[in-house]
Amino acid sequence: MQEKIVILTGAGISAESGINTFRDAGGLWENHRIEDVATPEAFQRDPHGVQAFYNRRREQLRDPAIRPNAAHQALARLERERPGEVLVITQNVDNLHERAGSRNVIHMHGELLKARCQSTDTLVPVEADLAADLECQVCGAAGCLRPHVVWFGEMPLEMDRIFDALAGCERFISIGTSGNVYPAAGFVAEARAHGAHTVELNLEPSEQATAFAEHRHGPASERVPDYVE
Ligand code: BJW
Repeated sequence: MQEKIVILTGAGISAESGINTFRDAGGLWENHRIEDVATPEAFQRDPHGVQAFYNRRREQLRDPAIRPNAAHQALARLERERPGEVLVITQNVDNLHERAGSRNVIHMHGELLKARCQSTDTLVPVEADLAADLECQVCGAAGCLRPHVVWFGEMPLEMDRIFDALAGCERFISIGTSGNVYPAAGFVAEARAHGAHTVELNLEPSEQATAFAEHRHGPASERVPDYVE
């Protein structure tokens, strides 16, 4: 499939749904050190602590007050109106794009409500808390399930499909991401080098702001519907 519109989303699109971003004031990295919770070494050293961090975030995601906002809904509508033309690449591990109705979504940093068997790479849904010593339903070994998220130093998911989409799209829209984390932070340069029109929709100019041809700053729940409708 060759999508004409490629949209990269980050934590800012879910902020108004009540999910903390990482690097804003009060964000996740203010209360947790990356080296303690978001690296493969941290998981090896302290699987209970890392699982507890992700269990707290899963619990938050199950809170009925956490719902898709107008920005997620506008992207889902855009996909319905332009079938086959829209791809959402999200860095977010929440499921708010899907809950809003988006179907063509790549979770390049994984998904909070899935776990992965470390022996077979099989994905399993996580319905309740994930215990560090839980027996893995797939391989039978205890402690073999890890959160299905991409930590620092690990390869993000579906990169071939992403780079194909960036090379072939007409428009690249980045929403609610600080542009600090690679390879996602480099997508604007990649899309632009292949001739796409590039647009940043963010609360404030991101680290990559100068790489975009067009900018609209403000809350995603306002800027995204304004832009796509
Ligand atoms: C709003 C808003 C509202 C708020 N409306 N907007 C030196 C140079 C270059 C690279 C490296 C380097 N040293 C190391 C690296 C590589 C490293 C990296 O990038 N490090 C940097 C910190 C320098 N990257 C990696 O290790 C990645 N893997 C890798 O590179 O593999 C090799 C490779 C190379 C080339 C091709 C392919 C592969 C893996 C990165 C994994 C990131 N993982 C995390 C955790 C995921 C699991 C979890 O959720 O716990 O992903 S870290 C965290 O940051 C999370 C996010 O997805 C990611 C990005 O954050 P995001 O979404 O941008 O959030 P914030 O908080 O930063 O920004 C929010 C924005 O929203 C702000 O701008 C606000 O203003 C805005 N906002 N409210 C609109 N209402």
